[in-house]
Amino acid sequence: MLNLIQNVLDCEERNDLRQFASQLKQSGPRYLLRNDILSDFSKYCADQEKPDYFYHSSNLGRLIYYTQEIILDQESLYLIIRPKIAEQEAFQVLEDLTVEPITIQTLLDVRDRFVNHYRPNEGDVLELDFKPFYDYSPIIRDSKNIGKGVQFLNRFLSSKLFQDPRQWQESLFNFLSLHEVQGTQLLINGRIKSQQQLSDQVKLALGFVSDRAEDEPYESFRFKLQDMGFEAGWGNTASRVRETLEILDELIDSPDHQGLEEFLSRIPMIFRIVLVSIHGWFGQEGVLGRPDTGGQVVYVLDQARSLEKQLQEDIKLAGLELLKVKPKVIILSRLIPNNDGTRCNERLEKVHGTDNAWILRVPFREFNPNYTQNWISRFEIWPYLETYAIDAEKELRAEFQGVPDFIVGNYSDGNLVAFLLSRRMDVTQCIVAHALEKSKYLFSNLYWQELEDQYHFSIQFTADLIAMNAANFIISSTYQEIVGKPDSVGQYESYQNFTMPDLYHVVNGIELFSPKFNVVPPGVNEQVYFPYTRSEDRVPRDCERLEELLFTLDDPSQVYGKLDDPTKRPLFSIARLDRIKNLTGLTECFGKSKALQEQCNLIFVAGKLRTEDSTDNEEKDEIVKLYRLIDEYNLHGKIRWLGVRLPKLDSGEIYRVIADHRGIFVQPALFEAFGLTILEAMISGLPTFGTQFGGPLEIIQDKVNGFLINPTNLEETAQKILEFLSKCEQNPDYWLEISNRGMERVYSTYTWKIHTSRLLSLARIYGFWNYTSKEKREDLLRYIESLFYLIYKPRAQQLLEEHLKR
Ligand code: UDP
Ligand code: LCN
Repeated sequence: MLNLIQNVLDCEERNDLRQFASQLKQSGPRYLLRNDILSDFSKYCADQEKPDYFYHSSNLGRLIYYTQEIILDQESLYLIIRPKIAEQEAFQVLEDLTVEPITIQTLLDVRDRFVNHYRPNEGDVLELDFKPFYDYSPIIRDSKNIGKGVQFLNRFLSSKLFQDPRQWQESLFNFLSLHEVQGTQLLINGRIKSQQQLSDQVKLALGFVSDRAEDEPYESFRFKLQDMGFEAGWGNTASRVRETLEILDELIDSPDHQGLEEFLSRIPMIFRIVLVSIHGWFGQEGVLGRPDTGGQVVYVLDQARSLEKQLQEDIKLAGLELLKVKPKVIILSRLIPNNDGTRCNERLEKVHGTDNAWILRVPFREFNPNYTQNWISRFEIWPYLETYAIDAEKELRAEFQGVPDFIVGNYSDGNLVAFLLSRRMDVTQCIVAHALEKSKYLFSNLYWQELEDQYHFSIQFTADLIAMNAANFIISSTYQEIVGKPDSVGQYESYQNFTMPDLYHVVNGIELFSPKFNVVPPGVNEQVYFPYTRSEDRVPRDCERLEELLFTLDDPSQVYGKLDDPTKRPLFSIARLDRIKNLTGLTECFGKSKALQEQCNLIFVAGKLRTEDSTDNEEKDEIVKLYRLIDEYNLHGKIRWLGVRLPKLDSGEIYRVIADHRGIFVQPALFEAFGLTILEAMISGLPTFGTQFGGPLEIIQDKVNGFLINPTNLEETAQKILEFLSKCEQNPDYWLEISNRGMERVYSTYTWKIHTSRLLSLARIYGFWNYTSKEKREDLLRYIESLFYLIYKPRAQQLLEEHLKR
């Protein structure tokens, strides 16, 4: 990258750099992020009457393209350049245009100095560095392969392990001896005492099962196999047992990583799973749309159902039905005594449509009844988590009559508790971020002290560092969640280095090239969300009721706004009323475009209609802003705002009713980590316009199966929608084409079946490698524990004291 700077300095563009820098400096010290940099540079080009190519392809234009941040102080200009995905370099450019590379440490000092928190005379600030712990584990080289960790890990570790056949066979033998369920030994028993004997007995058993009819049930020959040293778990029929033993035979003699993966995917290793999801209102009815209660609840519930189903299938195929093995999935959440009409005050609730999946709610201890009896914002939850984990462990042990086989954490709070539980029970741990707040709020780390009262980011970011480093593996919903795009930083990437002035400097917060990262997107509940064309599965009475609710019902307790012409094409949206969801931006975009108003009505489902009914500050602000915008742009007669909580089935039907009206769906978030509503709209058959900031960028292929919008550019967004409408005018099939391709996209790529088989396969493979490679993580975990005790805990304690005073 120094080259790129050098190229600018070596040609006449040197002068442009000088002038551009001086233009930037005119407004004093500043911290510019990419959007500001690009718009300042575009202004410079316009002022200087530069030709078009200069902005895009001159040396300076290219340098600016790669520049993520510019920090301007009195004398210097600092460029933070991201030449490639997951790489960053920083330079100081002095007044005379001398350029010096600077280290991360210096950069963090510069950032501190910028906010007047650089205090070298008071000693060094604590530096956090996780890099040394990753030095001994394999690292992916090509950024394209980030997020495909398991393939890489499996190949790497297999080749290492297979080099020494004796050690490999021994590890395999020990691993196979381990498994049991409900006190019954699985796979191999004490008759097989060594790896050599295992090899001989596999051949013997193979000969035996090969002589049997393919579909002969396992029960009929189980005792013969037992005599040879094999217990249940190899298959439910003679042919399934034969296949599994063949793979094992191959693995013993001539192993390869694919065979190993295939073998592990058949081995019954997982029966009991915990999904930790704590904050918000975790329930099955009447909770979505409440503060802190959205996609994560939907995700975890669907995942629990799908995991149970998959485990049941696996158990059946492994031949364990005759042992009456029943998988169990527990969603561990928070019990909220003041339940506000939800079931969140119930300890145990069965997940609908399952045999043995449960929501287990454990209360926070009553340090402070004003808080712990009520819903607590996700930003305030930290003081209650450690004791929660202690209590939850007891309850889980009781429910499972033992420990679980696998724990999945969700969001910063659930991931921290998953870490504490996994550590205490020694169980494989996976985490799901859903949304990392650090990149959602601009400068959240640099100005953490100013934001602390409201957000407590010092605790949350510490919890995030703990969880992401401790996890055995991480699943992300998209690639860009990990490392962004060529022109923008990923959510995990933003933890690589950052300063928390006066608290700590993170010089290496997470190894992005670690094989712990795996992209496993969620799906959508296909019982609830399905194409509007499937009329046989729709209930006409519900359609009529929702038609009325959407377009005409006059009930101020549920709906605000009356449509002058309900037959206009509906622009539809549904979201929690928080600032980032930006329904206010969509309203403003609609308000500013007379053309859109002429052709469409704006209809959305969002939160509450009255501030006095809300306990959440952001929600209240958004409510006030929405009413202001509706008045300001005089949208009366053109807009309907449904402040309702829809029962689950209605939430699917409502998209289909909009599709019956040839409507479109708009998701205008300023940032969306993934965006389940996009999947719901697309599978229902609604042409979908989704924000280009975040996950939707990967879900929607622009102009193929939906459209990407920049919701900060209101005019451009309106224009894109208008273009679509005009194409629909010209070609009545255009709406159908996009609608059909949207459905295809979801069915081919975003189903829970795909998600769950992948997740379970990861759990088995990481579980196997954790056991076999004997890669001790104890040093890393000890470092993490010190962070927990020395940073997290005192800060959480301080927050508790603040709560007690309030
Ligand atoms: N949702 C709902 N009612 C609302 C708002 C949202 O049922 O008033 C549902 C929506 O259908 C989707 C989920 O909540 O299933 C929101 O998920 P998404 O991933 O889009 O966003 P999140 O709220 O998690 O940020
Ligand atoms: C949280 C979010 O903000 C959404 O973008 C996701 O879709 C949801 O969680 C489920 O992962």
